[in-house]
Amino acid sequence: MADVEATLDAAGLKNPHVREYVRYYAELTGADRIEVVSAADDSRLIQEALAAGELSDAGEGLYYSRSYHKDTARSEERTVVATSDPKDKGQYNNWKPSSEMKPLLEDKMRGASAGKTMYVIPYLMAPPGNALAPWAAGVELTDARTVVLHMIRMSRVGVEFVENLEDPNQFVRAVHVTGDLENLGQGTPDDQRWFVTVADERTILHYGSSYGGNALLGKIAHGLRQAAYDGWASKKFLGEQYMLIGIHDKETGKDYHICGGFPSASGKTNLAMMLAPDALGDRYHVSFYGDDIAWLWVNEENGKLYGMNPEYGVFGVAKDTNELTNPTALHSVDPGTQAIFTNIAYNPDTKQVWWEGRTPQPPADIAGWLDWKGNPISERSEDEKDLPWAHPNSRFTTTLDNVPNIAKDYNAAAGVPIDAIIFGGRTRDREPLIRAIHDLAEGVYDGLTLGAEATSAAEGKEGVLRYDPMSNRPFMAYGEGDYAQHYLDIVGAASEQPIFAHVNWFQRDPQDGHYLWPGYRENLRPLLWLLQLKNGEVKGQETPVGIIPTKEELNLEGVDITPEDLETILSIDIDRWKQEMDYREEHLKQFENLPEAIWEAHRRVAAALDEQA
Ligand code: SPV
Ligand code: MN
Repeated sequence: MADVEATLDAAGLKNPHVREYVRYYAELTGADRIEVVSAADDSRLIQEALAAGELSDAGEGLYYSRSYHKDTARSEERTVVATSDPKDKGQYNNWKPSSEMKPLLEDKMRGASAGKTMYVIPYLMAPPGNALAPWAAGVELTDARTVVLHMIRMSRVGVEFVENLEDPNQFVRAVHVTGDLENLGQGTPDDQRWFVTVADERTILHYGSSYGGNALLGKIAHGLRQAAYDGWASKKFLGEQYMLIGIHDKETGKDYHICGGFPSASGKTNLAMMLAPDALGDRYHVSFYGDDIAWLWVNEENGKLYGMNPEYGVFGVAKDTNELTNPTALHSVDPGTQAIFTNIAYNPDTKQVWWEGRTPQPPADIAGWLDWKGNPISERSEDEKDLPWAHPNSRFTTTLDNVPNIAKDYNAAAGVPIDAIIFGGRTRDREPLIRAIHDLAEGVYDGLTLGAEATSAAEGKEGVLRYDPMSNRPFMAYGEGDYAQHYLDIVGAASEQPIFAHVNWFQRDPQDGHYLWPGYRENLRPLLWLLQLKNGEVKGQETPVGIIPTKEELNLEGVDITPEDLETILSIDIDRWKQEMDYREEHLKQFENLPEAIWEAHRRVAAALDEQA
């Protein structure tokens, strides 16, 4: 190992706690050398990665990478939250004692970076100067250069973020060791991978993957799991898997901010990056703050609930991204943006990229095209010819300021006041287009009973959701009952309550299966109604499960929808709801110490439904 001290000195890394941590893991992992990186190193590291074959040229200022074929997604079974207190065990956090997990991970990591460079990535998961900045600093150590390139896009990276900390020891220690990907038994009983957040020590130890959610430790491990735990332990904030958007009303000059959670494959990124529909564009402008994470807190100066996106970029699913579904995402990876694509189809001759849904048909001339595994499309056998060209979880990575409608103040220290919190899933029946929720307890209750529809018999029973509380199931850091109480406490302390709502863009006709609501940009309309309801400008109609818009209240100018379909998405199917209440009761019963306020909300909704019988 080259001289660690000299390298840290040269990088201006003076924080003694950071130095000690770097020294410890440099020795443990056996890396040959260390290198401290900042955002300014990006172009050099890109050139190095191109030269090493870790990246390929995908057109001007665009790059392509391919991962090991068994390493393409997060692994929930191998992901653990460890602490020293068994009371932190919840239903979904895979709790284990840190006394067991830390030695295990250190064993796996011992000597595992031999021959490699260990990059030191000081980062901040917050706009600089933000009220939550004390919980946002971290130092990721990684032995993968492409992880550095992704971290530079997804977080603010530089030595300055860990120097002059108020408490110099208050930073997350986030260690990523790739391991020998071809010999880790991914998905077998002999799986060697572990992704551990030692939450009460603010230490993240991830071994055995170079995929984003497992390797970009600022994002999911710190931004969600660690943040959720810290927010609870400090009683200061919530760390949620939420998108965050702004809506500017040019007529009144007012600005609104909406955040919300959606289980995967429910269109969260498309919603986050939405533009106003043409018919409303003269009056409203929608701006983008974030597509995946929001931290929420009460602003001590004005008592209002505030939110911010701790990330600096978008790590988005490429599949089905096109001019209709998400034009802003497409333009955020235009030539010159320095975006990185992973596991899509690539043509090294023409430097083009393609993924399913990019265009209705794949490129007609298949010469030169390689699928995500690097195999020529032209050599596919009869059996292989219908396989996708891109991996379904293929990704693009780009910084926030590449998004055409990025909010002007996305980097402002203050964050933004939150007017509404929405939850939504993909539900073919029962859930109306939008229902506003009466109060905070019912809002948290709705979040806890959020779910995604089982898409096939193999995954579950028709009509029964796979519950995904607050869309946080994979990121829960402590017990669900404590989580619910903490949510009630944080939001309940705000002087002005945000309005909660549940949305559903995915109701279908039971006969022919067509979607009843056009979705995409038109989704702005129910959100505008929600803000009007909050402002007292519309009244809506009361139902047992919330307030829904009347047909007259919803601005439908220029929307293509039949009166029958509109009727369906603006009504409540009482029988289906009653059935759902039984499932919900079973689901909620698994959580220990669920606050009485949540059970009361459940019983209120159930009683209101019974009255309709
Ligand atoms: C998700 O899976 O919800 C993501 C991407 O946002 S990952 O970083 O892989 O977790
Ligand atoms: Mn996510």
